Amino acid sequence: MSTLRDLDGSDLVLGVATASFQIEGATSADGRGPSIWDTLCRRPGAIKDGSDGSTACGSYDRVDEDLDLIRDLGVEAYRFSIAWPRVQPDGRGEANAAGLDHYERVVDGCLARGIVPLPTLYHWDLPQPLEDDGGWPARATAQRLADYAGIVARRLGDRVTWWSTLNEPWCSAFLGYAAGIHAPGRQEPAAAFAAAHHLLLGHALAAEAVRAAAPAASVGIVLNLAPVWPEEDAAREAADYVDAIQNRLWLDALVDGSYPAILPALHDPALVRDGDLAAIAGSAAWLGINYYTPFRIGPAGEGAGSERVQSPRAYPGAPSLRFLPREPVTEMGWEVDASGLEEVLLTTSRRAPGLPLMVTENGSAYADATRSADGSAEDDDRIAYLRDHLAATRRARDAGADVRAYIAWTLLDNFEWAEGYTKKFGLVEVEAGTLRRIPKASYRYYAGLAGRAKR
Ligand code: IFM
Repeated sequence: MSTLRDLDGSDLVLGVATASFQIEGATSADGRGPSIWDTLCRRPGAIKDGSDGSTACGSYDRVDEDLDLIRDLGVEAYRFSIAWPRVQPDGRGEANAAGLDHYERVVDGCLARGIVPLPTLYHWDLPQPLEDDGGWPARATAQRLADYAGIVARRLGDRVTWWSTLNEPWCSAFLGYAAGIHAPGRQEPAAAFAAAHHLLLGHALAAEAVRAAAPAASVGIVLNLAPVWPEEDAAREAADYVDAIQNRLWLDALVDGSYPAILPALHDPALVRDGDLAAIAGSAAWLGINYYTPFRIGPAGEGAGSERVQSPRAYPGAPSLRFLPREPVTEMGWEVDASGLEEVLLTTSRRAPGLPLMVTENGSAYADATRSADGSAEDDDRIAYLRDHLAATRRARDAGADVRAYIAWTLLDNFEWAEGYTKKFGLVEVEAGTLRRIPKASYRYYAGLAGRAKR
């Protein structure tokens, strides 16, 4: 067994990430309760290919097989998420022992293979009963997250050091409650701002609960940050507004305990109560950054605006705008530009001095049409994307950003939310029907890098 590397920053630790709903399947096994994503999947038209997460990659029953793939990849960290509805099927109350047992298997399986486990407590699968009680726009949900976090940390806190509370709360709040593209599929701008605040409050309370159970824990939060570039002067105001919702809302609250002045909904004392921002400020011991693409913003107009990059509805209150990605783009329609990652790492390290950073997700969706003689995918585009973004990460480190890890998204082709199974981000293909794992050329490429990083 190899020894576990500490993420102390002496070198960049490489890893790979997944998320519970995207890979596990087994959505009614061992007492798991329904989540908001199970519900959204049943709504006609919500998921591009009409699919759902009931099978996904079948990872719930393939823990050892998947962990062996990670060990053979040679990376040192595995970022996965814990499904709240497995641990608390109703989102509150007693723990479901079988749910906790599952994640104990994942953590112990990592440790036995010399892999650092990086659990995320919430990657979008809110127990449906909590949504029935109002979801994230309801303040009580923040305390529910903390209760759940405490349960998990009491079970796993003796073996896990690096925790993250939330994955991409911007998506939960603004795709879930404003654009309505993600679960729970509501289009209520005021609710989206309330959700954003309660997610941050929930993060702060959950971090406290984890530290109470596991004093040595380092608890962070994972944000999807993006540089926002106006394409012309007429788009400056819109770009500033997008930047406020995408980036500053989260960073200002976490670093200074404030919200951007241009978001009036977050200055309502009925929502943001005395003491809330003081609890949120300084509550993250590290920041995870998920980066895929920069946002180029143009003023509203005819033509090229790409709803595929991001829906303008996810920025309620913004002046009219269009997203204008330049070629090359991935299958998601997301512009490929590694300089955006370098920029985000450098600006965040200046904005949050003293907070270690991790690139907690970075990757690309491609169709993987080219096959080698043995039938495996020859995914040169994904290899180039990985190579360029890893180089950008190293440049940011060399320029002084305290970046501890680079975690590729993702191990397996999986359930890509509203896109169903139509978009493939994996280093490993999952054969439809058999669920056989077939490593792609990018897996072998990344294994080569991981091997060199460890030497
Ligand atoms: O698949 C998602 C992941 O769940 C969160 N970050 C972005 C990825 C690609 O869309």
